[in-house]
Amino acid sequence: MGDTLAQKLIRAHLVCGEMVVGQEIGLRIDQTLTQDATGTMAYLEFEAMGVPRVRTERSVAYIDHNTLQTGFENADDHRYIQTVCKKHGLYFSRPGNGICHQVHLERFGIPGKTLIGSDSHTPTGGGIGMLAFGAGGLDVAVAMGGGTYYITMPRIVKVELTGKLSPWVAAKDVILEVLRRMSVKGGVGKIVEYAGEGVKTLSVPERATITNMGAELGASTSVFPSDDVTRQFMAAQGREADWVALAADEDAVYDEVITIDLSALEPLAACPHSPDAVKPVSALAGMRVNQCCIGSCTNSSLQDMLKVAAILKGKTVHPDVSLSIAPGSKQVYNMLAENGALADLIAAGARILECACGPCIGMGQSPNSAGVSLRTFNRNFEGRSGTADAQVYLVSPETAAAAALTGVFTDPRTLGDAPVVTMPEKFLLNDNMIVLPAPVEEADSVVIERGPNIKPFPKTAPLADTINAKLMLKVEDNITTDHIMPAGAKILPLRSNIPAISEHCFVRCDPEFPARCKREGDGIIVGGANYGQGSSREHAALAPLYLGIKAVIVKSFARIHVANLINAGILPLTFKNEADYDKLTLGDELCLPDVRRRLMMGEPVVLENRTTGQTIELCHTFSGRQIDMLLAGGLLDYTREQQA
Ligand code: MIC
Ligand code: SF4
Repeated sequence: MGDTLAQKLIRAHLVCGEMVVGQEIGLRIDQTLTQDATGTMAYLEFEAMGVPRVRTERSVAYIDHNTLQTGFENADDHRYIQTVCKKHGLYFSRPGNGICHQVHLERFGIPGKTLIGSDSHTPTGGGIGMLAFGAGGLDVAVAMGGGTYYITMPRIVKVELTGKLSPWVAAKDVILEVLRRMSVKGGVGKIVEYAGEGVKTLSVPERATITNMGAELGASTSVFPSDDVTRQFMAAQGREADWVALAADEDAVYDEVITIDLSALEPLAACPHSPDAVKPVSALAGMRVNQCCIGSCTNSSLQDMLKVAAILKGKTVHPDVSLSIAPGSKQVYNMLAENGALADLIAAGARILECACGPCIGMGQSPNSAGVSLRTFNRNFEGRSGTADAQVYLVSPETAAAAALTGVFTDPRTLGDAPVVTMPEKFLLNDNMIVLPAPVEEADSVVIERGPNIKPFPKTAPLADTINAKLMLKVEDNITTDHIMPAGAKILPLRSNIPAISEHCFVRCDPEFPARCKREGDGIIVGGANYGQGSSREHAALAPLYLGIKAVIVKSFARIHVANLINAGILPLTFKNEADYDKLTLGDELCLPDVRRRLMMGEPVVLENRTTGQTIELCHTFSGRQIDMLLAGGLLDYTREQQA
C-alpha cells in the first residue's frame, strides 16, 4: 500500500509519534513565517525562550497587516520586528513588499519542505507542494528555536479533479465548490490533497487560491503535487534549483475521496456571513452592489490582476460602486506597472491600494451601512469588514470585476469572451525590500527597539488543583476568532498590548464581557460547535487568559484555536453529551473539582454546576505532552521547565 503525498511529506519530517489517525505526531519544521499582527507577540515569546539565532532553514517576518499607521503603535511594532530579525537571524520583508503568503510563494517556498506560519492561511504554500500549517505565535516561536511542531495525525481526503475550467470560471469557484460540499467544519482533522488529471490544467497561483482557502474548511492543511507546472513557476521565479517532483504513490489509499469535474463548475459566491453559504452567481444576478474589493492572500496574483485589468480595460467603474484593488506583492505591482495593466485599472476608476491585507482585515475600505460588498477574499464573517451590517460575498476576481462595471451581481459568462492570461516566462526579480539578518558575529551589538505600546506576555500560573469559576459567557455554534478578538483598524494596533486589547475581547457578542471578568474574577466560557474557527491569532486565547478565563467548555473546537488555548494554559474541554450545553446559564457558579489530579491520573474530568446542583461529564483528547503543558501553565512555562 503506497503513501499519499501528505503522508510522504509527514514521513519525511516525522520526529516522534506514529502516523496513526488521531494520534499526536511531531514534525521537524524547515521554514517559518510571521506577519506583523501576530509577529510582535511571537517574537516576544521567542525572546523569552533565550535562543540567540533561529534554527530553521529559513525564517521570514512579513509586515503586511498593520500597515495603516494612524498612530505610533504599528510603526513601532514594525521597527521592533525589524530589529529582532537583524539580531536573531531572520529575513525581514518590509512594509510595501506584499502579503506574506503571496511573497512567500514567490520568493521562499520550496516544494517538499515544511512551513509553519503565525497566520491561518499559511497552507497557501501547499500550492507548490509544501506541507504548510497555520499555527499560534508560540508554536512558531518554538519552531524558530528548533523545536518540534505537534499536530494530530489527520485523515487524508483526496479531491480528484477531472476536466478543465470553462471560460470565466476560476480557481475561487473550485474552492467554493469544495466549501459548499464539505462546510466550514468539514475539514477539521483532515488534510485535503488534490490529485487527478485536472491538476495539470491549474497554474500555481490558481492552486494557491485553493490551498489558501482550505483554511476555511477547518482543514489542517491542503496540498497539490509538485509537477511540471510547479517547475515552470519556480523557474520563472529564478528558483528552478529548488524544485523537486512530488506526487502520491499510484496505490495510495485515502480516508475519503471527493471528485470534482472542473468542466461542470460555474461562477459561485459565498453569501453572508459564512464561506460555506455558497450559491451560483447566476442565482444572485441583478442584486445591487455597493463595493467590490479585489486582492488579499487568496486572489492577488499577477494572473488575477491581469484578468481584472483585461475586463476593465477601456471601461468605467459603475457610478454606484467603489472598486478597490490591492495587488498581492511588490513583484505583482511592479509588473502591472511595467506592462501597462496598472494604467488600465487606474483609467477605469479603480482605487489602487498598497500591496497589503488592507480591507480583508478591516484596515480601511469598510462598506457603507448595510452595503453589499463583493470581495475576492477568503472570509466574510459578520462585522469583519468593519461595518456591522455589511453584506459581504466572496467571489472570484472575474465576478468582482463584472459587478464593478455593471453595478449589480453579474454572471461574468454574460460578458462575452473571457480574458486569456498566460503565466510569464520570467517574473520581475527584485528582492530589494527584503532585509537580510546581521552576520552572526555582529548580532550581539544589534539593539532591539521597543515602543511603549509593547507590553509583556500575560501572567500564567500552574493549573490549580480545583477550579472554581463563574460562567462568564455563553455563546452559540461557529464562534470565530473575529468574535473572540476582533481585528480592524482601531483594535489591531493593540496586538502587542494584551491588557489594552483585552478590553475588546468578545465585545461583538457581549459588550459587558471584559468588565464582568474584571469584576467577578475567575471565569469559564461555554460555547457550541466549531468554537474558534478562523484565524490563528493567539490573542483569542491570551486576552481571555488575561481576563481570568480558566477553561472553555464547548461542543467542538477548531484546530488552531484549541492549540492556542492549551499553549496559553487555558483548559479546552468538550461536553460528553452535547445536550448538557442547555444545562448551563450565564452567571452559574461552576467547579472543576480535583481537575489537576484527574488530568494527571487520566481520570475523567467533570463539571459541577453549584447553582443547579447538576454534574456534567466532560471530555478531552489531550496528549501526555499537552497535559504536562497545561499543568505547567502553558507552553512558555513548559518550555522553561524542560530547559531547566
Ligand atoms: C485573518 O485573516 O484573520 C488574519 C488576520 O490574517 C489572521 C491572523 C491575525 O489575526 O493576525 C489569520 O488568518 O490567522
Ligand atoms: Fe491578510 Fe486577509 Fe490573508 Fe489574513 S486572510 S493574511 S488578513 S489577506
